[in-house]
Amino acid sequence: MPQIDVCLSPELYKLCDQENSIVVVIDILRATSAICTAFEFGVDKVIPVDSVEKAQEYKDKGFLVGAERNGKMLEGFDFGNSPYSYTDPRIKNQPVVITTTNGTRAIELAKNNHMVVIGAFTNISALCEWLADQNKDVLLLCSGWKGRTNLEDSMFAGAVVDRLFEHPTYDESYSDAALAARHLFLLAEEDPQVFLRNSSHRQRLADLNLKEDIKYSLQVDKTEVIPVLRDGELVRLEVEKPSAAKS
Ligand code: 3SL
Repeated sequence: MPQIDVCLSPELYKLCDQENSIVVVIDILRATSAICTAFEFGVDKVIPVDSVEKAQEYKDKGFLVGAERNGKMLEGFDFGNSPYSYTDPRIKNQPVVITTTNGTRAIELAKNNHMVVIGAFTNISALCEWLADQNKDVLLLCSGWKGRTNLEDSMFAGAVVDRLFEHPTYDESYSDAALAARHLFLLAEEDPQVFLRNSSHRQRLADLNLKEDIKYSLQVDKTEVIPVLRDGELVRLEVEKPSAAKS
C-alpha cells in the first residue's frame, strides 16, 4: 500500500524515503505559490537555481530572472518572489529563472528524485486529484525557513494529507508527521489567515508590507497546472484526464 509522508523541514529530507516517492515541494509563502502563478500566466518553463551567482549568469545571458533573499527582491533582477510579479505579460512563452531563500533550495535537494512536483494552495485540487491516481508513495517536502519548520508549509502538507485521507489508495498509510500535519490543517482550515497570524514568516512578510501576497497564496485552485521537474527545469505536467482519454 503506498504511503504518505511529510518532511517538515529540508534538514529531515535525508531521513525520508525519497527514492520511491513522488516528492511534492511546498513553499506556500511564497516560492511555490509564485511558480504556480507563473505557469497560470503562460511561462514556458521555470528554471530554479539555488544561488544568486547562478541567477546572475542567466541574467547576463538575457533571461528574465526572479531573485529573492530574506523576503526582498534583489536589485538588478526582473522579479522578486511575489506571486503578483509573475502575472507580468513579459513571461508569456518565455523561460524564467528563479532563486529564493528556501523554495529553490528544497527543489535543489529533491532534484535527483525520479518525480518532483510543485504544490501550493493555488493548485491543490489538481495536485491532489493527480496524486490520488498515481498509486505511488508521496513525500510532501516542506521548504520551511532556513532549515527550520514553518507553520504554513506544514499546514498545506496537512491539507494534502486530508484530501487523500479517505482515498482507498492511501487508506491508513500515513507517517506520524503526516498525521500531525493533518491535525494542524484541521485546526487551521476554518480560517488559515487567522491561524497563521502569529507565525514567523507571516510576521516577516507583514513587516515587509506583503500582506496581499499572503492572502493570494492562501487562495485555493487558481490554476490546474502542476509544475514538474524535468532535467532541472520546471515544466507543465501533462495530466491525462480519464474521461477525455476515452472520448
Ligand atoms: O524562501 C523562499 O523561497 C521564499 O518563498 C521566501 S519569501 O516569501 O520570499 O520571503
